[in-house]
Amino acid sequence: MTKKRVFSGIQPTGNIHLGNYLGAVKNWVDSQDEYENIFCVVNTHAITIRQDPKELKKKTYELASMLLACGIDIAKSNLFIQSHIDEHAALAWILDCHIPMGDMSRMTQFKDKSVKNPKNVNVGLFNYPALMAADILLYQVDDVPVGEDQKQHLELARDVAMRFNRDYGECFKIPKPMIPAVGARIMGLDDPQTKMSKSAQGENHAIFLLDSPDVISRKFKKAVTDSQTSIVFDQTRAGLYNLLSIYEILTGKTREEIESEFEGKGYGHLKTALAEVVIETLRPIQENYHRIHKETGYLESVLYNGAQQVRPIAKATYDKTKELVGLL
Ligand code: ATP
Ligand code: LTN
Repeated sequence: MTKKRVFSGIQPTGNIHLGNYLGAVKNWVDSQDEYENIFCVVNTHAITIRQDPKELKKKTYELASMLLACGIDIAKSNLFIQSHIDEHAALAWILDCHIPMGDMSRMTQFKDKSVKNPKNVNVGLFNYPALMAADILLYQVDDVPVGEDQKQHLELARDVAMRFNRDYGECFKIPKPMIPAVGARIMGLDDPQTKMSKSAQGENHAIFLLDSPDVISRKFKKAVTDSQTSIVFDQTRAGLYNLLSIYEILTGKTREEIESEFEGKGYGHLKTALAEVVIETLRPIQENYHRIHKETGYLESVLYNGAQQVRPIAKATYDKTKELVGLL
């Protein structure tokens, strides 16, 4: 039986955090055996926000090293850099011409990001979901493992693919979002009402995968909770619920086991236990990262081969699209 194919991407903007790991990357790693996997560092998306060119290049390779360090195994998965395959941007243009302004205008990420970057509200930021749709549709994938925040973009990708297939004939496979039951929306430690994000400012907002044990302990100690005392999974207590969810994913314990473990104990106890689990999860990842990142030649060859392997799939879909619209 042939395996189903997944595609997912992550932007090389800022540093990768626990939300990215639990909402996306951990799931990519855990399901590698089950799927045919294509993963991508989406650097072309990153320039929708102004980047320092040297820094962008550096961050792109750092992120690729980090994905390998987290357990992306090139014997099972394909890893490449978005800008190495020109068909992404080229297909995005064709899709742009098939997405109604009204649909694109509803995207909440655009609204959020334009508020955060009022001086650079550019057309690329608005069109961002068309490029994301192109990323996915080029590879004829079944599933797209992402965090909750990407659900709306996935819907748009499905809609444009269905519209295109209907109007021109079968061209794209219709992808499905694959969103984890727990961890799909990890919240900021300093503000449990907003999702943990690379671009947020607060010092104690996010746990980054390269944070030292001391920094991790300090950030959890300062994490916002509430004035109640019981430690239970209660969604209305956002700060506590967020901490417990992280603990649940990383320990693999059931909610009942966790609630009884902390029965009669205070938040300090939970925060210490949680910091411990996160430190131990990140320790091997950090060791792998420092080893892999030193081997520049190796990393470059992984990414070059990654692009070589998937380029024919992208090219075949793009050529078919061009032919269907009368461009070839
Ligand atoms: P920014 O905050 O700067 O927009 P980001 O961290 O949200 O960056 P990406 O790098 O594009 O954005 O996200 C990569 C993956 O991580 C996506 O699948 C996204 O859904 C997921 N993700 C991002 N933030 C979270 C979060 N707080 N909880 C769970 N998943 C998340
Ligand atoms: N838009 C996503 C990153 C992204 C992506 C993709 C995810 C770009 N292309 C294709 C899945 C599939 C984000 O901002 N998190």
